[in-house]
Amino acid sequence: MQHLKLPHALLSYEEKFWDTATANEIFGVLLTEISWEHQPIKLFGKTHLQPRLTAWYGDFAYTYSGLTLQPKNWHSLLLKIKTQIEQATGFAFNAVLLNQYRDGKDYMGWHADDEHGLGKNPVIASASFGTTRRFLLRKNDDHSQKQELPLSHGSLLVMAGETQSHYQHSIPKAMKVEGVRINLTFRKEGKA
Ligand SMILES: O=C(O)CCC(=O)C(=O)O
Repeated sequence: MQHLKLPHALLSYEEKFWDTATANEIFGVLLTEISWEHQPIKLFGKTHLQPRLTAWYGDFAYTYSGLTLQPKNWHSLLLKIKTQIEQATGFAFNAVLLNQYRDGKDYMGWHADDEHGLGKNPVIASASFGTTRRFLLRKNDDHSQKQELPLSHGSLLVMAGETQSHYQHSIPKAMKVEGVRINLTFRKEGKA
């Protein structure tokens, strides 16, 4: 477990939370058994399709950027992963957002996981499978410096403390990357 110490942020990263064989198996099931959707998103008054596929599982509807995702019933593999992460970290979660980056053209823009329902200082556990992509982190009030972490197959990143109120994160485009990446961010909706 590697700890990243940044002012007002608490991040820990485990590169091989799942060994390669287990990660391969999880990746295959997620790719084929998750109900992936291509959702629209409104940007500057215009509606576009998101540059990735998504799925939302859990006990609550999820609203962000004017979009509400109705929760799907938990898939048994997602529950298993959730339990493994809860046992390893000591934190509890009740929902997961899945993002599928079909290739390097898919990306996630700068944002924080600071939706109202998550409460103050939410803990986010982020599991990655498939192709490694760059995860970038920057302070809200200083965009000149970026921290970079390659999130690899079978890895687990936990963002805690005040990370979401002081920092934004993104997955930039990587035009030469052809492989698929699946990311799961486990969250705890505060209304539970
Ligand atoms: O794909 C990732 O690693 C980041 C996902 C993310 O930023 C999110 O779900 O809010």
